[in-house]
Amino acid sequence: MAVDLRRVLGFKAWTSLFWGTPHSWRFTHSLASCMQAAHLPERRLKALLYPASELQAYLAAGGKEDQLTLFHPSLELMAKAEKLFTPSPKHHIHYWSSAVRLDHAPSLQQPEVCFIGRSNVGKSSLIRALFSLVPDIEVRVSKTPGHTKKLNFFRVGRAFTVVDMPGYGYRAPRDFVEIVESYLETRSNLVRTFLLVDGVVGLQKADRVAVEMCEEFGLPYVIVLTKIDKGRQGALLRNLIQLQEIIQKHTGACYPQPFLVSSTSFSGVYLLRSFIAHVTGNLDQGITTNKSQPERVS
Ligand SMILES: Nc1nc2c(ncn2[C@@H]2O[C@H](COP(=O)(O)OP(=O)(O)OP(=O)(O)O)[C@@H](O)[C@H]2O)c(=O)[nH]1
Ligand SMILES: [Mg+2]
Repeated sequence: MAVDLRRVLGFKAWTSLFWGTPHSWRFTHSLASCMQAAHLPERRLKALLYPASELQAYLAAGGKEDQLTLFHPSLELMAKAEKLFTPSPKHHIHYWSSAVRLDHAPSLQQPEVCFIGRSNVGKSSLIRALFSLVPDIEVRVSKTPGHTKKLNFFRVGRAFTVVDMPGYGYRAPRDFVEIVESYLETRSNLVRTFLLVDGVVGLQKADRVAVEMCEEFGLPYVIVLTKIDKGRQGALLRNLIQLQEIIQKHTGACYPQPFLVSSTSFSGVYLLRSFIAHVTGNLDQGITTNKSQPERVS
């Protein structure tokens, strides 16, 4: 049975999603909003909201399924988080600036989250999916690795900033280390780093180096498996189990729950919006999500 969110939230909340002119929302993806997805059949909706749920039965044997539901907000909470990603006359969401050097980075006080990962892993695509309810934001993606060459800052009202980064590995910009490492090491308002790993190929050597770097800097970070719509479920499961082992045994600053996303099917995108709202203190003030005291959010 599909959940009728219009009843849960009231008609006003539904209509407020589309504050712009019909022209501005005509181009949004049909699943850009969890409110639209709420009308799908239950199984399809569950897979979109909690993509790990489909793999959970296989993880139960190893006792690892609990790690995947540590952050498990309800649909209502996801709809609340989604409002942050929805522009309105009082809540502007827009591209702010780009920086090729750290001293060009804007000085902003609000909490910031950034996306790092190998070239072509899907950083820009994921940011585009997160902002798919914002018609004015254009995030460029490309099949060619090494496409994003600067730090690109997107401002979400007064709530937080999202930063797209150049990728590491093949065809990384020459000054990658200088820009990205110094940003990660010194950015004082950075509250969470999202380290993206390709769900089809799993952790590569370059990803392990990135994990070590996050550990060395003591950054609170979270690992996101991308492109889960591609490849076989078996390969995704294997990569997920391997990742869970590494998080459990070799990390201290990594959030125990890996997130699974597809920027093309929108699986996991609503959950990730909610997690960003949560870690930037915009969803449920006061709940901490570190490894030593992970709290269940549901
Ligand atoms: N099937 C599928 N393809 C994806 C997904 N996310 C990204 N891609 C594709 O992967 C390619 C690279 O995507 P980008 O988002 O540009 O990757 P990036 O990490 O920003 O790459 P750089 O800017 O070069 O570091 C593009 O061809 C995207 O269409 C996904 O979830 N599913
Ligand atoms: Mg990019």
